[in-house]
Amino acid sequence: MRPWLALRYLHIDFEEVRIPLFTPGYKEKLRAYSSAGLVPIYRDDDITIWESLAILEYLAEQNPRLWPKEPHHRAVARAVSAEMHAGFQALREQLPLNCRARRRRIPITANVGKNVSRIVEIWAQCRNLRRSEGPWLFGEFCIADAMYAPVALRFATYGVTVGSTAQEYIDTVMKDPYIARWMAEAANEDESIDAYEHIGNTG
Ligand SMILES: N[C@@H](CCC(=O)N[C@@H](CS)C(=O)NCC(=O)O)C(=O)O
Repeated sequence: MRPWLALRYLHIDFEEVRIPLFTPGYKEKLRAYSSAGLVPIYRDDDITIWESLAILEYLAEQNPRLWPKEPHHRAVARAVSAEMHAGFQALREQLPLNCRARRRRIPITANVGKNVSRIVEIWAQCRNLRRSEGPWLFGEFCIADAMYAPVALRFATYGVTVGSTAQEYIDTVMKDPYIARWMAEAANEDESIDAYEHIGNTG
């Protein structure tokens, strides 16, 4: 989703190859594109890039507006993007992305609680820098938003309660037309991942 969103924001045409995860033979199909065997994978002519943040950096080299203009804001945006890329393990494990699902409820363990508090703190810190210039983390959409949009979706799926600044950001993500398009495309898919589908599903 992260590179997909950035590509949409850049209005770059691309062909999407859909490989449903955890279905028979999916690893081999992924490995045919990249030996890492994980998504996302981006191909540009004969260049293949894996790892979402590396793909986003590659796009930013040709489209500098994917990072904030001011060097100081760029540095903060890079720091919070790296923090997302490398961390928040409890959140990843216990609140998997399930963007079709709503009203899922899970116990907020101590580690998930710490992750949520840190994310809310990051969002407030970023929003305070350029609040008047737009609703995204640094005013206009940037890579930090590509990194945190799926987190906002997780909060929406599992009904994570947050304060008004964080809720505003979740609302920005939920109202975004490209994210709406991603979710509409997801709604048309037949597959679901059993192990994730059961999480927080109280029927
Ligand atoms: N750090 C990597 C994580 C890649 C990753 O874990 N991708 C997951 C989906 S979000 C995947 O391909 N899972 C399939 C599998 O585990 O076999 C990135 O950000 O690109």
